[in-house]
Amino acid sequence: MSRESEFVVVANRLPVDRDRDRGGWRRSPGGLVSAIAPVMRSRQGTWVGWSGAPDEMLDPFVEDGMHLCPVRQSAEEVELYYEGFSNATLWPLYHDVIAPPVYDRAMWDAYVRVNERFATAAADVAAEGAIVWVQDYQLQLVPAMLRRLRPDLRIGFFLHIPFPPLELFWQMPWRRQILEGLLGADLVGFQLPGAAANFVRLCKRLLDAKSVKQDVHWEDRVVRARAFPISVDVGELRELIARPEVRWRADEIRADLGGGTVLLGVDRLDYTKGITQRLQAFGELFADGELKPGEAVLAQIATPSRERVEQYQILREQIEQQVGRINGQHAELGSPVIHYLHTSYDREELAALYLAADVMVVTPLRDGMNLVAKEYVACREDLRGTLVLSEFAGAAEELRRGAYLVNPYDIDGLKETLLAAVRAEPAEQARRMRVMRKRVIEHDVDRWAADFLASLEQPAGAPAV
Ligand code: GDG
Repeated sequence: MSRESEFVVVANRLPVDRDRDRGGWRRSPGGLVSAIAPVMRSRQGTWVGWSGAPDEMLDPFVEDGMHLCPVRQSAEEVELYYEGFSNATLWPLYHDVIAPPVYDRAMWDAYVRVNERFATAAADVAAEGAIVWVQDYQLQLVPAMLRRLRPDLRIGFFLHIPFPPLELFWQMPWRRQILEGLLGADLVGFQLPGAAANFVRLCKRLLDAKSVKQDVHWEDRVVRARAFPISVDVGELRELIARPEVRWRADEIRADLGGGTVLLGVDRLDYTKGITQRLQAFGELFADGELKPGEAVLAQIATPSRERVEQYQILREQIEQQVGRINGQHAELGSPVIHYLHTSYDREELAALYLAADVMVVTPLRDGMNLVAKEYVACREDLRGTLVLSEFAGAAEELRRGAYLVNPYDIDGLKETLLAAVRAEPAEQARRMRVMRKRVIEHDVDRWAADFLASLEQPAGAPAV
């Protein structure tokens, strides 16, 4: 593949997974891929990313109408760049230092090296004047590296996770390099306006850059910082919940859970998701006698994630002990109060779980957006169910009028809010759900991708959107 693509996406992972049953590849689930796939097809796009297998050398290939350009990562790079700098340094630093970030020079060196490789691969496949869209925190140096190689390109960057305030970002030993890396883009997209403001403030303070509103003037260019809140694939979810087998499965799940009020948590097993706070509050409601076994049950799906990173191993043990303790104290024979499942499910099962849940519990301590909250809302065409949502999830900005907002650090507040959500009357549920559905349906993931690309394609110097 050489210099032929008018549209290039650069992301740590390719949008495909190995199909273990049938061999070959299949498209990865998730809104990002389904939003970008049609653009890829209509514009002869290429996706640059890693296959997911260390040390694997693959030639470019086509899958599902998308040109894919694999970028190699050695086992050592996976450890230092991906598990290390991306997930043990940037991830905790950008999520309010909930866990202490690791600052390690070998990890940083690997981050630079792998970013360089992604930039080179993108430079090789992009046509003259192409649009290149770089995704997420693993690749923050790519915009500037790519601009150095190919000044003709129009480069966009989107950060899926929060961007921290100056006071936290200042810790980063390589803070200047990261900011300069991002400033290689023409458009830097964030989930929330507050994150864009943090970025602009940092550019001014750290780099002495000039800015006008959210436009940063940098090396004779204008770099725009804007918010584009990501969303979900409403069409896909609508199709899933219309399937009879998904509806039967939802009924079956409700029956299996004993017929009481069903609370549901669905999260990657991650310390940012506030799972321990949620479990504590829920357990205390039984200790206080506010809930009785059989009357309410929490199904907590914790999808395995980053299992080789130490903080994640510690968290898993902590949660499993906590679930054991709460069930040990409050369950009755045949009626556990928490069903904890450390596994991942297919999209059908997930949709059935959303339909089965009376209360969706989303309590992150910090989250860029949180798609689970929006998926739940998108699935509840029946206008039933309530959403308990952390104020620290990006989604709270859009869903605040319909959700039961909560500060997950405040365990008493969390308990009160859980009870209010459990006890909400159907009319109140419908009123709140209607407001949230309007927002999610009108701002789905297709609109997110279209808005970002329209803004990126605006000529430089055009009035800001
Ligand atoms: C990052 C940011 C931002 C979960 N379990 C299963 C499964 N999932 C799916 C959910 C949802 C996705 O994974 C998780 O998305 P979230 O947004 O909730 O969280 P992160 O993974 O942390 O995502 C986040 C997002 O990027 C997008 O910009 O919103 O703030 O942290 O779609 O449904 N999917 C399947 N089986 C599971 O068991 N198939």
